[in-house]
Amino acid sequence: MEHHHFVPTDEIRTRFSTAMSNMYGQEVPLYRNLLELVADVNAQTLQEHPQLQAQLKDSGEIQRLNLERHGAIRLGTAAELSGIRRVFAVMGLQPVGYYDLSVAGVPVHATAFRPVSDASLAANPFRVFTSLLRLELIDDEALRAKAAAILEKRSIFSARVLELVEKFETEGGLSSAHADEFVAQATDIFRWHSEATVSIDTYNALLAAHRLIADVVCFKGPHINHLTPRTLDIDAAQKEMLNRTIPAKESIEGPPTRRHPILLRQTSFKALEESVTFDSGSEKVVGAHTARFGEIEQRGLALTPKGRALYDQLLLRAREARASAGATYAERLEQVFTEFPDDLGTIRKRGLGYFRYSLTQQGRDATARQIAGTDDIDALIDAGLVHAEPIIYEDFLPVSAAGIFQSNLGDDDQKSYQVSAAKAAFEEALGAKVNDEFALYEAAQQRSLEQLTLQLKQ
Ligand code: OOG
Ligand code: NI
Repeated sequence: MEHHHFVPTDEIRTRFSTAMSNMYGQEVPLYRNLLELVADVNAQTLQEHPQLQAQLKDSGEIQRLNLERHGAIRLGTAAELSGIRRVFAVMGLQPVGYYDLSVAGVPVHATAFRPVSDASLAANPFRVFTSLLRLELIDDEALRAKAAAILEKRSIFSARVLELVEKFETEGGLSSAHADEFVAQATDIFRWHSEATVSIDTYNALLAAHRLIADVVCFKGPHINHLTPRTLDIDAAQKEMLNRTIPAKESIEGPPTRRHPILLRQTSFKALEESVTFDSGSEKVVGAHTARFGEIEQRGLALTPKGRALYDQLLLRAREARASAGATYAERLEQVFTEFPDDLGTIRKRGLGYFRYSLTQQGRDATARQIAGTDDIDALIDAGLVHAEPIIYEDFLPVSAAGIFQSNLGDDDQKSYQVSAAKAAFEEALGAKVNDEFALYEAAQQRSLEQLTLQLKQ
């Protein structure tokens, strides 16, 4: 076997995310404006913060600053989900985390397909938030059966893409030409189809059950519903959307503005109304569908379970207080989050976040004798010999995701479901267990500590 001819999965992922970006920019021209806006905001931010610029240059981040960080798709059946898992594995994406969105009135559960190793995340962190529709949440039995029957009939994978996936699985990789062919075929799965597969009546019935159900069931495939570039200053990006009359969602999801960003903050422009042709036998009926949008994200420190519990508790408090007090949600959030420390030393010492430890220049220069005296990390940091770098959060937030879904479904569509999370059922549909995100961060931190210990002994 000629392994040396295989394209690294990281490279296949980069070809894929580039192809997706090009396709989506053509399908949704406003998305190109969003990319431009983010590039402008990032350039401005770098100009104002030379230190940040130096840091991003150092880490090599600067070259891929304006590349997309994630996309999102919505699937209809277990077979689609397990098939997508195999397609994404070809580009080095693994399922991480379980998100139950039903608690927030969205009838799906989800995982994030993303790179898991430090090297792959550094090469290209592109990931796909992947939801699976929970048809059991449709109350009307006849409608539920109809939706299931429609989904059963569609096949979202071409014969060729499945052949290439199999080739990858049996041979352990793809040649460059096969990788290109695979990327073209895989991108095609997520293409927009302006012709619905159902009549307008069926569409309307599903829409009434939940807008999201219509979005998943009535089309030939799981169209990509948004892509998301990364900004260095999401508050500036939000303002700039309004300046440029891009229809921004009302508020930024996630934590408030901080000196040291934590987790994930997101905003988006609202989904566009697009013309759709419905299949009503002999005549064609033209209608509209609203699903596709553009999003912006800013990522910060990954939190430990303890830090995450504090975050969840504070967020809940800010949201509960929403209706009562006179303050705006943003003000409440800001106020409540004063309880979350905003200096890295305190965050680290209280065990709220994950860090990657390494020797500083001074630490590398010091003789073994000088530093051998202690293996106390805090003391080594205080002495300037060791640096603790925040590990970036690579996952999603269920409450934020629900907010993103919601603002793109229309305000009139708040539903609530009396159901619980169904992780086991999701994993059965997926055909695999999802990785535990905390375990991944913990392992990354641990690896850096082990390497540090080795270096300290030298
Ligand atoms: C996915 C929404 C979740 C995010 O960034 O939190 C998401 C969807 O609308 O399908 O992408
Ligand atoms: Ni998103």
